[in-house]
Amino acid sequence: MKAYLGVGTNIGDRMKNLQDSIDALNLLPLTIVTDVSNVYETDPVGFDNQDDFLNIVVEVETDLNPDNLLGACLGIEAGLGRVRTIKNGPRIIDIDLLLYENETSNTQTLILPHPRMMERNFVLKPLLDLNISHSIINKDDVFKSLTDDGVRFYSAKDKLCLNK
Ligand code: PH2
Ligand code: MG
Ligand code: MG
Repeated sequence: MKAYLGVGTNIGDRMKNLQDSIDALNLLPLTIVTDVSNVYETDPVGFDNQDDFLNIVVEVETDLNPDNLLGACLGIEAGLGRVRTIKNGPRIIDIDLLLYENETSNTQTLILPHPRMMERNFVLKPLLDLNISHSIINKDDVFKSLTDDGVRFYSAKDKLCLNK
C-alpha cells in the first residue's frame, strides 16, 4: 500500500532530523521509503513565535495498516526525542499520515486524508514534487489549493538519502 507522510522539524539540526526520520521509516517492519520530495523552508503556521521549519513529504510502500503506520510514526517521533508541549509549537520532528491509498477514515485517532493538509502550503508544495496519481487527492486539487506563501525551496531531494 502506498502512503504519504508529511514530515516537519524546527529544532536542532533540521536536515539531520529529516534524514533520521527517513532512516527510521525504512527500519519499520513491512515498510520501505520509495520517494521523497525536495526540502522546503517554511514559515511557522498556527503559532508564530518560533523558528522556521523544514518540511518534506515522504512516500512509503507499506503493508502496515493505517492505524499501525500512524502508531509507528508516533513511536519514531518519540524515539527521536520529541516532547509535546505547545500545540503547533516547536518540534524536533513531526510525522503526519497524510494519505493512505484511497482510504478515508474518521476515527478518534485517525482522520484520512489528513484534515488540514489542503490548507497547508508546507504540505502541498512538497506533495506536488511526488507522483500522487493513485491517490484520492489528485495533483489538480493540490495545485489549485497551493499558494507560494511562506514556502521557500531549501534543498534538492538528493541531499537526503532514501536508503542507507
Ligand atoms: N506543523 C504544525 C504547525 N505549524 N508550520 C510549518 N511551517 N511546518 C509544519 O510542519 C507545521 C507548522 C503542526 O503539526
Ligand atoms: Mg503536524
Ligand atoms: Mg503530528
